[in-house]
Amino acid sequence: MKNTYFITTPIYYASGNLHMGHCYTTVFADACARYNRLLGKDVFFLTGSDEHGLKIQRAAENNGMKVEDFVQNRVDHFKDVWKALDISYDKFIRTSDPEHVACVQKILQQLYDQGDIYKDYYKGLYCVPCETYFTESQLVDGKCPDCGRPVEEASEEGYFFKLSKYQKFIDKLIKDDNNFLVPESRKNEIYKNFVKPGVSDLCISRSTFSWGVPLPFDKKHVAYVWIDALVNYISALGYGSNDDSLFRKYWPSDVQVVGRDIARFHTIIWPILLKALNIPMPKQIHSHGFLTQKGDKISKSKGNGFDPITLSNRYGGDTVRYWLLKDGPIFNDVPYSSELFVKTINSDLCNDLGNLTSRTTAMIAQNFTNVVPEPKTVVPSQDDEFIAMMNGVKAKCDDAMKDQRVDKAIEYIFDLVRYANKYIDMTTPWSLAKTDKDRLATVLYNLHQCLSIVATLLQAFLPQTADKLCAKLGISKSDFSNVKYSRDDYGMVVDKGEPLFVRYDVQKEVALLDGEIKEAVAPAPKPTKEKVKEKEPKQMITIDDFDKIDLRVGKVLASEPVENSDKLLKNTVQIGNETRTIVSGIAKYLKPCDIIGKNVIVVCNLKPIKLRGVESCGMIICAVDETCDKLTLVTTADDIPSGSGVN
Ligand code: ME8
Repeated sequence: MKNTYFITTPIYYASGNLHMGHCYTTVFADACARYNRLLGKDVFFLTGSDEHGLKIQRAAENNGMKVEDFVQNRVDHFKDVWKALDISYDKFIRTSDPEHVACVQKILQQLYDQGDIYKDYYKGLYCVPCETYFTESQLVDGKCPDCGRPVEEASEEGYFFKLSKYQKFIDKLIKDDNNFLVPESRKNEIYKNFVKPGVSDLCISRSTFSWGVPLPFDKKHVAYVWIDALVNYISALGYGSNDDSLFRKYWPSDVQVVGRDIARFHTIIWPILLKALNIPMPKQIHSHGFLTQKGDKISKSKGNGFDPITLSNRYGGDTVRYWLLKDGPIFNDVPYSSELFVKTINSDLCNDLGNLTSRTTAMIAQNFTNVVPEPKTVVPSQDDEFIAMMNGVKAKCDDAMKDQRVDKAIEYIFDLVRYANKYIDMTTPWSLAKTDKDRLATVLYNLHQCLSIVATLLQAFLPQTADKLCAKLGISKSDFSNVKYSRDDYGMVVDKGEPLFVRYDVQKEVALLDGEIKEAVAPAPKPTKEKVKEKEPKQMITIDDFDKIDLRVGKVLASEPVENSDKLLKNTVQIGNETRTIVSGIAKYLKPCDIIGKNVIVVCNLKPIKLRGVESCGMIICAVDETCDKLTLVTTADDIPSGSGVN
C-alpha cells in the first residue's frame, strides 16, 4: 500500500497582501500535512503563487513596477506570512518557473494535437477598460463586476478546450463519487448549477495581453490563467519532464484544499483536463467556506482583510493557527473579528491549556522539587475515566484526521484539557498536599501524563506550543504511534517558567487591533522614491540647437502591437506625402485604437533604429508624468494637414 500523502493548497494570486481568509486554506492544509508526517507517511505539501494574467500585469503597472519585480515582491511577502505561521510546505511553486511554463506548453500541445483544443470565436460581454469578458450572470446590475462600467457585446478569435466532450465523465464523477468532492452540500451545489445544465467548451487563450504562457501552437495567444494555474499541481511533481519521479511517487493527490469560490474550477476543468491527459483523478477536493466580516467574504478587493503578520507578531503564530483551525470555516462560512480572536486566546489557550500547564508544573515544583513523582495511590472512581480519555484521544484524532476533520481533532484534544482541569477541581491537590502525599503524587503524575499526550498531539496543530510544552514538562516528544497512558514515565524535571499564553484585555486589544490592522493591510508596495527617476533639468540650448530638430505633424494610419513585446506599438504614420513606420514604447498606456486617426507630433530627423526587429524612423512625442503612471499623446488643437511644421 502507498504510504505517501500529497496535499495541496491553491496557488495564491500574486496581486495583493494575504489576509486571514487566505491563511485558513494554508494553515488547514499544514495541519493535515504535519499530522500525516507524524503518522509516518511520506508527505509532500505543495503551495505557491499564481503569477500570470491581466490582473497581475495591471497590479504591477499600478504600482509602477516591472511585473517580474512585482511578483517577486509578492512571493517574498507570501513566504514571510507562511514563515510567521510555521507552514511546513515541501515545495513553493511559481507559475513563472520555467519548468512549469514548459509543462503547461507541453500539455497544451498534446491537447491540441489530440483534437481537444480547437480554434473559434469567443463571444461575450466585454468590458473594454478591464479587457475582460463576462457572462450575463457574472454582471452586477448589467455592468462590469470589476469596475462597474457598461459592457458591450464583442467577439475575438480564441482557442477552446472541448469540455463538452467529457460531459458524461464529469457527470458520473461528481454524482457518483462521494469522496471526490467534500462536503456533500458543495457537491450537490456544483452538480446542480454547473454539471447538470451541461458544461460548455472553455476559451483557454487570451490575446489582449501578453503576461502569460504563450500557446505553443500560436504564440499570439497566452494561456487562460486557470489552465496555467491548475497545471501547477502536476508540474510541481515534474510531470512531463525528464525527471517525473515525484509525479510517479505522489500522484494521485490525496487532498486538494480549495475555498468554495474556486471549487468549480477544481471539480470540472481540473478533472476534465486530467482525464484528457489520461491521468488518474485526485482522491479528494476539500472545499472550505469563507471567513467573513459583517456578512461579507474577507477579501483584498474589499479592503476588509486582517493582517496575519500583525496578529502573529503580537500574539504568536500558534494563536492564529489555533483560531483558524478551531473556529475557521471548515465547510460553512464563519465570521471573523478581533474580538472573537482575542476571546478565544483568553478562554481556550490561556484559561484552559495555559492554566492547566502552570497549575501542574507549579504543584510539581512546590511539592516534589520539580521532579515528576512516581504514581502511588489510585482512586478508580476519580482516575479511570481520566485515563480512559487519555488512552482514547489519539484514536479519535486519527479517525477525525482520516477525513481531514482538523476541527474535531482539536476539539478532542481540548476536551481532554478541560477534563484535566475538572480532574484538578475534583481531586483538590492543594488539600492532598497537606493530607495525602501518595495520592498527590498520582494526581500530579496523571496530569503530567495528560499534558505529555496533549503536547504530542498538538505538534500537528500548534507546533511552537507543543515544543514549549515539552520543555516545561521535561519530556522529548513521545512516539506518535504509541500515545498512551503509562505508569512508568516519572523522574523528569519540570520547568514552570513563563506562562504558555498571556491573558489579554479584550476591549483594549480590539481597539488596538482594529486600528493597527487597518494600517497594516496596505496595498502592495509602491516603488521607493529612488526608483522614480526625478527629471534632471536639462542644459540650455540656443534657438539654432532647437532648429536642428525637424518636428512635424503626422497622422497615424495604422497601429499594432510588436510581436513578443508588451511595450511596443508599431505605428504607420503619414507625414505629408511620405509614410513611415515609427515604433513607440507606449503599449502599456495606449491601445492601437487610442491612436489610429490621431494627429501626432513627430521628430522626423531622428536616426532610424531597430526595435525588436522593426526599423523605426522617427519618434512620436508624448507627455508623461513624473512617476510614469500616466502617458498621453501630444496632438494638435485643431486639424491641420499632415507634414505641417511644428515650431
Ligand atoms: O483563487 N475565506 O487565488 P486567491 C476563506 N489563484 N478562504 C478565502 C478567503 C476568505 N475570506 N478569501 C480567499 C485563487 N480565500 C487562484 C487559485 S489554484 C489552481 C488557483 C481562499 O489568492 C480562496 O478560496 O484569490 C482560495 O482557496 C485561496 O484563498 C486563494 O485565493
